[in-house]
Amino acid sequence: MIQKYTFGTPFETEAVVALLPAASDDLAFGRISTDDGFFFSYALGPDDKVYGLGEANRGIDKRGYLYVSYCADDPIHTEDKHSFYGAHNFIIISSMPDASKPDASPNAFGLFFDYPGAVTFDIGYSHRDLLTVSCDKLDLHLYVITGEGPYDIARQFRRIIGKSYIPPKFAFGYGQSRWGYATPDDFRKVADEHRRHDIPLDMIYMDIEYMDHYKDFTVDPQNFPDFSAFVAEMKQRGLRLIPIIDAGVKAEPGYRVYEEGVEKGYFCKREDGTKFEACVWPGTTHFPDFLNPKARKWFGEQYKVLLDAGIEGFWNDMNEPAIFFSAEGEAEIRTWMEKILQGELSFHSFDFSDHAKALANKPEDYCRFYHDLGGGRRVRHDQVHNLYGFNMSRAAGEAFARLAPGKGILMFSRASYIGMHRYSGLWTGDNMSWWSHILLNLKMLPSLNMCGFLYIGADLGGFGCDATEDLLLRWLALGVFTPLMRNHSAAGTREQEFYQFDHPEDFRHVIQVRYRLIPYLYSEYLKAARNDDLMFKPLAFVYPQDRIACNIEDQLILGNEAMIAPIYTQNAIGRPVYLPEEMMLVKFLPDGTLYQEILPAGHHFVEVALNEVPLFIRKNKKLPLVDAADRVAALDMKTMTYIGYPEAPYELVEE
Ligand code: MIG
Repeated sequence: MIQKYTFGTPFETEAVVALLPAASDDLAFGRISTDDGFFFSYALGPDDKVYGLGEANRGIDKRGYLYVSYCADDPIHTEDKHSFYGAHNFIIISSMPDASKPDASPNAFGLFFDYPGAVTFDIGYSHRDLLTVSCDKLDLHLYVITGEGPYDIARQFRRIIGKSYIPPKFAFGYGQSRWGYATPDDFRKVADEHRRHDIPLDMIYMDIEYMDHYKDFTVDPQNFPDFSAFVAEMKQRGLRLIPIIDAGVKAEPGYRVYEEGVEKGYFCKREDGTKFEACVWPGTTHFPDFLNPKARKWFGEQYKVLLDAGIEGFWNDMNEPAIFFSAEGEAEIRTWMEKILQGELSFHSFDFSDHAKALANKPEDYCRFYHDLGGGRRVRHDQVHNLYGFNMSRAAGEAFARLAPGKGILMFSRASYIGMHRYSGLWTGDNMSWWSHILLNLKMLPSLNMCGFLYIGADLGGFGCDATEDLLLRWLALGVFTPLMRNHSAAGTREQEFYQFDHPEDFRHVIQVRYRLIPYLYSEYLKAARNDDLMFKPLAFVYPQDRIACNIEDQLILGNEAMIAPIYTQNAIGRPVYLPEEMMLVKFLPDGTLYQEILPAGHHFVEVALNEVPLFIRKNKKLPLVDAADRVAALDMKTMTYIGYPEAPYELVEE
């Protein structure tokens, strides 16, 4: 059951699409105080677990930390961080199973705080047994969901937020990316090397260097004098180019998108009506007002030039929005510098770098521009900050439905709010080539699924820092199961395309495993999307009566048939795995054969070599496997066999 409580006059975020009547009952859980903004509190039982929050730091069980939903362009995802790129305000509070009542479902309820500004979730951080959720204004919808345990609650929530985005099938192939590819030959080299090493590949990503001076919806005229021809050349080779689109539009007279946006008044303005200026990659930029329906429609139309050139996928970046500095910030730092130069202020280097760093993504800047909602209504950006990336991707998604009806277009975004899942996938932004980020990648998967996001993935191998061959191999052994499987890295880091390492054949093997699994992964994806279900589940959702399973944070249920337990520590020969029931261990061996062994329920240590991919098949289940191919379109369903328990049924869903 879902109860909707409304406080004040909420901004309608359109996260929820179901029409729900106002709650008739008093709040059954927790206490609300409205003296100073909105403040919810709930006393956690000693064993209660808290799930949700989508793209957030720390565990699958969010208990024990403070999270702030406020889309943040912060590339350093250390354990102390409170905000990442997404803002997903859905949580589930669930008790541990009661050993004396083995058949009862755990007590659980879900909460969705539909508020587009900053929301603070103190989940047993200030006080171990206290959950509080607060925001500045008393204008929000609160949805309270009760049901039979956390899994049921997640699915009920999914039913009110609308169906998840379904990407075209090629988007389940492997994609190679790196910030720095600029010329046609850079892209050709990626294609050639994958071919030379016989490594499957479906997509090559185009980062900002493909543009003409970082101007959205342009291409560098020197490098791409005939862009359509280059797109066609790649397509001929079975490859799709996937360009990046940044949120900020370069302010440059004569640039069509800029001129049109100015003329129509579609950029965000300051309080005094002048256009807000920020410096991002192109230099001075304006931010399209994605919250204004007309501006949204106009921005969406801009994707047409690239669609017309044959492009079939996009990634939307910098849409928190990321700001290097604003005109105001620049003025402030100039004044400060002048004071130093004139001897009015002294500084030491530490202080100086702090000042310079604080210019980027300054909270004050988000208070310096407004969104025009039509009818003379406007809202200051900080109050609706978490809707910006959502509505950029919505602009594109709505345009694709008009411009390319029925044609699947791949899209994922960096910033997001619940609701965006209907239009787009997401990637989890700038991680690092750190072992701990393999585990963080895993933990976000079920949490994101609870919030509707199914087409998801991390930068495999890590974006920042230097990847090593073993890290990339272990990370890929998780990435083979994530819908978005992309190797991406930052300019200046060690090159991490497979052919840069000593053993391209190991990478070939792992990527071939991915392609062998695509019919299964796509089938499970479609089932999850159509049935408002999760593709990745915590063990607690499937084995709610098993206290140990409920505590597992480094294994996931994949689809309905499988369990994954990737290795995320360096130099490990394997790892401990807990089986809540008997399962079949499958190892995809580098010679293309399979190791299969039935293991009883309980604790095991499973050895896995660097070039093997482990997978567990649940008791009395099986899943399909095909022969690998060099691209998704070449997979041959006639080669399909099954692995697992042979007598089990499996329902294959294909588009
Ligand atoms: O300021 O386009 O997260 O994937 O490579 C950095 C360059 C901007 C951030 C994205 C990253 C991308 C990078 N972008």
